[in-house]
Amino acid sequence: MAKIALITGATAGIGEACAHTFAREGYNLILTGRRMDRLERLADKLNEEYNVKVAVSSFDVRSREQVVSNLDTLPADWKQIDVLVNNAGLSQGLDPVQSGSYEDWDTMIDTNVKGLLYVTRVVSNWMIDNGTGHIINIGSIAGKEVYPNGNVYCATKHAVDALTKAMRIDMLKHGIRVTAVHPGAVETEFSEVRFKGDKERAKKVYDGFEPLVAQDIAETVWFAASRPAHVNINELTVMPTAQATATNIFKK
Ligand code: NDP
Ligand code: 8X3
Repeated sequence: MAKIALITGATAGIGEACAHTFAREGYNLILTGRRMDRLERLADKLNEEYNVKVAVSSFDVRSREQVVSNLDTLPADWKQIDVLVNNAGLSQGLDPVQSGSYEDWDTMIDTNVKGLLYVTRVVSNWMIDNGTGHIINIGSIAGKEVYPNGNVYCATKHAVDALTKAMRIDMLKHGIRVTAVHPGAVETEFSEVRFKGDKERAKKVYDGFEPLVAQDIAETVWFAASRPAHVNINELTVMPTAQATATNIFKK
């Protein structure tokens, strides 16, 4: 029987690349995100290209009710999830604490921390019932370091780092693996979202050096997921060659 991966935030960037990679490896997929049109297009494409089964579920991870009700409605055989990729996340704004936007803070905390917890709460119980599973959290270099004006985004990714370590302890007796992948700069829709649609400002983030692409992270996630069952990759930090730290990027 084909294995199943549930990937959150599959409508763009790293999540979409993970969907392609797991489909390529023969996994059936549950893909989530808010933009149903994108989910449906991707599902058709993956089904056609790799002949895998793809279920889509559109919900906002910030809403506990939406998370629980949408996941609950999945048929029982789709609840045999082998890999959960907790990828949905975002940054909003880049301002010092004293002038930060309350709304941006709520959005980041509710998405990156609470949303990840809500999905994990549901899926980890299925994994426990099935006696197997692997949770892969997408953290960030922002969860390892703090950079100017990154305050709340960095705090949410530090929380993902802490939660990954905590989940590893909680899941230990259930034999469920827990991994964090921490990317440096990846050119996706991330900066466009951070700067609220300002494409020019977003593009400048990646000017003058070669950033990672989403597929680089998808291959790293796949590496962790494809280790033998007795091997757990605790965490991997993956940076562009031109980036040494969150703020130290060599630009030509
Ligand atoms: P993108 O903006 O390209 O993709 C983000 C994904 O998250 C989209 O599919 C989006 O779907 C989903 N998402 C955002 N908010 C919600 C929500 N409230 N409910 C459900 N889904 C949501 O960014 P990336 O691919 O770059 O980001 C993926 C992850 O990687 C994030 O956790 C990010 O923090 C992390 N990361 C990114 C880095 C980068 O440089 N790009 C570096 C380090 C970490 P939709 O809008 O359809 O809901
Ligand atoms: C995304 C990368 O450096 O903008 O997590 O925080 S960074």
